[in-house]
Parts: sequence; C-alpha cells; structure tokens
Amino acid sequence: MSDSEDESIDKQLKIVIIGDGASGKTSLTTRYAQEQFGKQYKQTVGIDFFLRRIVLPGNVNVALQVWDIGGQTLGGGMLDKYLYGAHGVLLVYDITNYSSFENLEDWLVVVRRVFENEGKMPHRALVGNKVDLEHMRTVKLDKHQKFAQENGMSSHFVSAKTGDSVNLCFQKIAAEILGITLTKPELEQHQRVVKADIINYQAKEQTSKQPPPQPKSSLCAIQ
Ligand SMILES: Nc1nc2c(ncn2[C@@H]2O[C@H](COP(=O)(O)OP(=O)(O)OP(=O)(O)O)[C@@H](O)[C@H]2O)c(=O)[nH]1
Ligand SMILES: [Mg+2]
Repeated sequence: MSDSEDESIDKQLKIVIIGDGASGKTSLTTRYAQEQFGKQYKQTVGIDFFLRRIVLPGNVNVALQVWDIGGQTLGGGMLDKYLYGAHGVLLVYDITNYSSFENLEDWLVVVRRVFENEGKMPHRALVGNKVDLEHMRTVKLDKHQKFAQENGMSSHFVSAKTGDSVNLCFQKIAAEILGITLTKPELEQHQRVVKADIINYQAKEQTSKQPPPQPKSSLCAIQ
C-alpha cells in the first residue's frame, strides 16, 4: 500500500481537554504532542491546538486534534463552541487539589447541555493528573472511581511531569472511540518508563566539599 493510500484511511478525532485552571491540561497536551514539560505555570487564555498522528491496531492511521481549553472558559460563552463536535472530552483534575475534582461536576453540566442537542454524547474520560505527587493526594481513589462510574466515564491516572501513562491514556481513548480493542502487548507498549536522573557526584563534590563517594558507585534520584 502506498503512502497516499495510507493517508486516505486516516481518521480525524477531535479531543477536547477541560477542567479547572492549573490542573495540568496544557502540560498534559504538550507532554503528549511535543514530549515537553514546563514547571512554570502559564495560564491558557482561550484555547490552544495540537495535532498528533497515531497508528492503531489494524493499521488505522488516526490524526488526533487536541483542543486545550483554558480553565477560565467555564461560565463563558465560548466553551459550548469549543466542545461542539468533539469525539472525546478529557475532564482533567489535579489529584492534590480537591476543588479541581469537585468542579468537574460543573464542567460536565456544560458537556451534557452541549451534546443533548447533538443526540450523541462524546466519549468522556476522567483524568487524575499529577500522580508524581501521590504523597500529596487529596482525592481518594474510590471518589475518583465512583465519579467515573456514575457518569459513564473511562478512568485514567497520569503525570504530565514524568509522562507516566500519558500516551496510554490518549491511545486507549482513541481506540475506544473507534471501537478498536487494544491487546495486552499494545497496552504495555504505551506504558512509559519513568526516567530517573543520574546524579553526578563528582561535580557535586566539587561544589559541596562532601566526602568523595565510593569508586564506581552511582545513584538515581526520582524528582
Ligand atoms: N508535579 C506536577 N506538576 C504538574 C503536572 N502537570 C502540570 N503541573 C504543573 O501545574 C501547573 C499548571 O499546569 P498547566 O498545564 O498550565 O495547567 P492548565 O490546566 O493548563 O491551566 P489553565 O491554562 O489555567 O487552565 C504548572 O506549574 C505545571 O508545571 C504534573 O503532572 N505534576
Ligand atoms: Mg492551560
């Protein structure tokens, strides 16, 4: 099959990311689309777009059009328009911020209202972000699961910072929207290994004047 024929079987999916400000929507999107993460918080004003192509089992080429919506759009007039025509909606909260979880109720109200008229609801995914801060978790697992179940949502936990389960989350959502089953090896392939930085003790030693480490020993630290 030639490249041009490959192109013709592409499916385009509109994925909209919503949730409170600072829950990590932009971080999640840039991690997924550009393999980047920034510690600095820069509020999204309105909307940003990203595109990523993936291949699903059966050689199905999918173009994911990701709409990253600013948290401040809740209550504004534009949100309905952004949501219109979405195949999937990710409702993102920060597992260390309880109100970001509670407020998803309000975001869901808008989703329901927009799609009531369209007849068909989009795939809805509940995404708990910042799992690298597990020790600071304020939203219990059972709360998350209950909310997902009651609202017919798929359930995901990710860290935009480390990249943990980010690819997997989008892959699963796209496959589910298109009615494609992912096999266990395919699921495992998208589990990302979390990288640990190697500390250079020789460089540290020069600045801190600490006793030298044992020869040939090296340490890993997960940040
Ligand atoms: N530790 C940690 N911090 C994160 C993670 N994801 C995002 N952050 C931080 O959380 C802050 C807010 O992230 P954004 O992605 O800008 O949040 P947002 O949801 O896009 O916010 P709005 O654009 O205002 O709606 C930033 O300082 C990020 O660095 C994560 O997985 N772990
Ligand atoms: Mg943002």
